[in-house]
Amino acid sequence: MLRRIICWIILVLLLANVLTLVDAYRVSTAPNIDVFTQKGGRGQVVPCPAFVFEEEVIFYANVTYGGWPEVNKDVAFEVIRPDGGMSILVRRTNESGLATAKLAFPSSPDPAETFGTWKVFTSVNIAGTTANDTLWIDVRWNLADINNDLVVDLYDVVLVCRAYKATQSDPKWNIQCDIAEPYGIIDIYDVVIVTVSYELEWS
Ligand SMILES: [Ca+2]
Ligand SMILES: [Ca+2]
Repeated sequence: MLRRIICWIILVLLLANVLTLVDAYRVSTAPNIDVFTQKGGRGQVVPCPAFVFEEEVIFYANVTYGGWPEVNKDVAFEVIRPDGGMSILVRRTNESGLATAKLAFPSSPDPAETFGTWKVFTSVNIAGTTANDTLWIDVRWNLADINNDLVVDLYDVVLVCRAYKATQSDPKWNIQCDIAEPYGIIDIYDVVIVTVSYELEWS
């Protein structure tokens, strides 16, 4: 009887290990896409540091299948403005599995159309399966206007001070305040950007 129970336990443990391996295989062989910019945003469904309206943004989409780069795959970048307007860019992956798309934010912006959160939805189809990733970008008239209300005032100072010294794993991390290099930390360089623009307004 005891031997039978031990056999059953071993069998269940073996089955659990096999199922875990199958799951790991499924994940490792699934198509994957990760979109980010020259300022950051690596990882699935994460934002990247803010841009100003005249800046050029470079979108990178890293496409892999089973952990290996996917070459010559068409990646669709759906770029959605704060007012809902949309444009689509299609770029092909290179030998490293990377598709690159450049976009210049308007140099004479309409605040409703330009300032606020832009969404970039990317998709690629590999062997009949579609992979997606989404990136959010805050676009401002001035990087120091952290809350995007068209004036740099005490509210922006409070936001950057509240996140001071935070890194990405910190509970007080706020990517909206990460406006100066080095990215990935809110430090004195981010605070300086806000203080030198204090009391400036969009006009
Ligand atoms: Ca503000
Ligand atoms: Ca920073």
